[in-house]
Formats: sequence, structure tokens, C-alpha cells
Amino acid sequence: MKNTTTEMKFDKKGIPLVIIGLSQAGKSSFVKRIMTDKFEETRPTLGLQFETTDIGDARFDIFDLGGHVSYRKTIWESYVKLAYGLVFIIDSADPDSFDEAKEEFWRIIDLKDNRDEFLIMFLCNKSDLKESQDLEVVINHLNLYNLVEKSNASYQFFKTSMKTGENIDNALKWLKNNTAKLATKRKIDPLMFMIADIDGFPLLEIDKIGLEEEPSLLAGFLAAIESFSQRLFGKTGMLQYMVSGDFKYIIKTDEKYIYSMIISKDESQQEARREIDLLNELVKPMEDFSILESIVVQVLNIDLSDYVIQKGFK
Ligand SMILES: Nc1nc2c(ncn2[C@@H]2O[C@H](COP(=O)(O)OP(=O)(O)OP(=O)(O)O)[C@@H](O)[C@H]2O)c(=O)[nH]1
Ligand SMILES: [Mg+2]
Repeated sequence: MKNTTTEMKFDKKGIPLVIIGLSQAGKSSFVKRIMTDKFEETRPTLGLQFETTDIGDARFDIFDLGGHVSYRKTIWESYVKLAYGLVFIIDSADPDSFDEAKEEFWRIIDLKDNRDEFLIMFLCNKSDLKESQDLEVVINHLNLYNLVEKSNASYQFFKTSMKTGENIDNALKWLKNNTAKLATKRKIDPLMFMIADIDGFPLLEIDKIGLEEEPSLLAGFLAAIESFSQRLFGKTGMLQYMVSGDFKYIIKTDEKYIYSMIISKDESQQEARREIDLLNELVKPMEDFSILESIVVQVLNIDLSDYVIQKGFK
């Protein structure tokens, strides 16, 4: 049997990679290259296209976003915030598009949170065409050397052709090595995670062993959940962060459940958010909670021997 509930869904947890660039730059052709190592005709992407694939031993969730102007302030903005890695692709054979690409590139880069590290891979594509401009020309035109000032970004430029395959292997190698490092660094180790239903009954709670010795932390957390949930219930997709002492509380509600997590203040709240969003997506349609625990364990990527689990308080 193919893809029963659990397996298929967990496959979605890869390193989030978002591909952006003006329309016709070659984004979908790049994804085709990754998936099949071929160059085939593509159509303009409507909205976005999602793929999961392994590059070497790393799993990626690839979001190929449509480049049309109508998506840039909507889809781009929401996905870019969650991405570990951004791949920006430019048509190097179309210098008339460089100003617009520059504007969009910097607008998007400035949306990234200043604290969380992320990667930018910049592809000057269509190098096979005779009009293709040199890497230097593109870098200068788009002021890409200014990326130096983004201390939380690691970046690299490649001249590529999706048609001939030039530099694709190098680009993927760079991406794989650097995202794998980043994923290890960004991994969070929640102190506590809870899913409760609309009446406030926890369906599942996991606590780091030793947490019971921090009663004020837990009390503060429960008070925070209480106050947020009163304000937020029914407002689907509401998410709140709160920093208290050495910890961060992250709470999300939908029309059925509250998801809450405590991480230490140095850990990535973007990552916490990504995991909660993913859990939210998996749990919401669930009728049967028998696999809830294994979903949580896999999405949070935790070692169960470090935690105390309590389930189904109802
Ligand atoms: N010569 C050449 N053509 C390319 C290359 N990469 C993509 N193309 C062509 O450029 C056109 C656009 O490619 P797509 O990959 O669909 O571009 P996109 O960035 O996904 O475009 P949207 O989905 O509209 O945002 C297609 O006709 C591709 O075949 C390349 O490296 N060289
Ligand atoms: Mg496309």
C-alpha cells in the first residue's frame, strides 16, 4: 500500500527551500533539474508548486513560487518568512529585467528576520544564451555585494543554465552542505509542547524531564495560554510569541485546538513556528488521535527518552 497516512505526511518535513525570481527566470526549470536532471518545457507557475525531494542525504521541501507580479506581495511574502534557504533566479540574458529583479530581491531579503540565519543562493540563469550577462555584471547591477551587511545570511552566486545543466551540480552541492549545517544549528529542543482542545483539555503534553523543577515556568506558561486563548480562540491561525526570562512561549490557535511550546530564548522561534504550523496542518483534519504522539515526536524531531508524555486527559 502506498503512502498511508503517517508516512506520506511525515515526508513533508524537509528543509524548507523557497524559489523566487521574476516570471520566466527559470525557477520551475530548476526544480525540474533537481527532480529529474532534465530540461523540459514548463508552463508559467500558477501560485506555487510544492515538491519534496532528497538531495544527497538531506530532505527538502521545495516551494516553487510563481513569479508573476500578483504573487509577489502575497505568496512570496508568507513563504519567504518560513524558508531556511532562498533561491533567487534571474534571467541573465534579459538585462531589461535587472532593475525590477533588484527591487524584488531586496524587498524580500529585508523581510527576513534579522536574528535567524538563512541561506541565499543566487542563480544567474540562461548562461547558454548569447545575450547572457556575466556574473559580475549582474552582481554589480543588483548591488549583491551589499549582502555582506546581512550578517545572518550566508550566500553564494552561480552562473547556471537549466538547459545545458551548467553548474547545477555545484549549486546543489553548495545548497545541500549549507542547509544541512543550518538545519542542525536551527534544531530546537522544546522544553514543553502541548496540544489542547477548545475547552482547554490537553490532548497531548510532552515535558522535558526535569521541567517539574521549574514550577514558575510552567505556571507562567499556563497563564499565557489561558490569556491568549481567551483572546484568540476562533481566530484561525493566530500565533503569539512571548518572551519571559530565559524562555519563549509560542502559542497558536485554530478553530479546534491550541498548540503551545516553550523553547529557550536563544532558540529559533521561526523554527518553532514552522513545526507548529506543520503540526497544525496534520492534526486539524484528524479524527483519530491514536497516532498523535508519533506525529508530534516526528515533527518535533525529539528523542522521547528526554521527555515525559501525558495524553488524553479527557
Ligand atoms: N535557454 C534557456 N532557457 C531556459 C533556461 N531556463 C529556463 N528556460 C526557459 O525559460 C522559460 C521559463 O522557464 P520557467 O522555468 O518556467 O520559469 P519560471 O521562473 O518558473 O516562470 P514563472 O513560473 O512564470 O514564474 C521556459 O521556456 C524555459 O524553457 C535556461 O537556462 N536556458
Ligand atoms: Mg515557474
